[in-house]
Amino acid sequence: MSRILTVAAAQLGPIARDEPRQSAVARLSAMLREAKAKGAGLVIFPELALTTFFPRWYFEEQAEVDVFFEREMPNAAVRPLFDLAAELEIGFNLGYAELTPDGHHFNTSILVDAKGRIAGKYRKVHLPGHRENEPWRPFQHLEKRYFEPGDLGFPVFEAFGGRMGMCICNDRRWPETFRVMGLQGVELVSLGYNTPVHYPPAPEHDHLQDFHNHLVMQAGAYQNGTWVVGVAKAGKEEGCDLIGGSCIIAPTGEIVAQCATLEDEVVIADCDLDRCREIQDNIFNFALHREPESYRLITETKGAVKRSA
Ligand code: CDV
Repeated sequence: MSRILTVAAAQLGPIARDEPRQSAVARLSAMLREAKAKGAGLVIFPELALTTFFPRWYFEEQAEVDVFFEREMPNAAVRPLFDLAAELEIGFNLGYAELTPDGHHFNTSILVDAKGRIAGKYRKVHLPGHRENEPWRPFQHLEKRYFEPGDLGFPVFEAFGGRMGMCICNDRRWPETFRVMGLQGVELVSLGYNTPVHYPPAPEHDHLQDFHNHLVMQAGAYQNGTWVVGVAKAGKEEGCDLIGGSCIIAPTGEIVAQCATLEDEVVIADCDLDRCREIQDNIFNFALHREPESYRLITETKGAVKRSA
């Protein structure tokens, strides 16, 4: 039986601060329809796909932050997307800000199956940025202030005929993210991102943002023999330029589809999940070739230890 899953990367252009959820959901729904018309069975949407990227602002009052969070999923505003997915029999991956009933804040991503049911949840582990207001920056990046690190690890779910994993934005820069899922036999990792072109602590790297984006995702795909689908919220959002470059990457590390704009745009690719074997059974056959005893430092330390042999 063929294990070809047709996947759509559904990039979003900017979302304004005052854009209502209903408008964002209508844009996502239009791309869901377009993806279905192109033959997709699964659509990947970006990180925090229901609102503007609010960590760029410092808010004194928690109530001002909480307006960007979802208290249940689906809720009334997002329900039409779930209903449409079930009607079209197409799955999706959606990023949003989650406020749990007991008051925890997470940067979250869910996998919804073709019947409109939540089949998997992931909460962002690597939170970039800073905790306090830093007025010297042209814009803030307060993920460390507004979110807690995810508490679910990097789970892999049996869904869509394969083994599916998720991560979110900054997670893609860390090899540990992909390797933990690779060790669970992941076959497709989906992720959304909001990546500003300008990185205030090291502006000399601004011209490398697109390169680094693809570099880490292509490496994650190849080194773990998995499909990777990375999807941006792109364009000039509230004065802040966000990179695009949404793409679908084969287990060989090759980009097989890529967005060309900084707007709402859908690209698709037929992802043969059996192609993961080309890598997972050979050059990166973990059971045969890994030497975990030599990797102890990876879990035993957080920062670098500068010791000599
Ligand atoms: N949303 C993100 O996680 N953005 C970071 C930026 C701040 C570097 C990223 O890794 O793309």
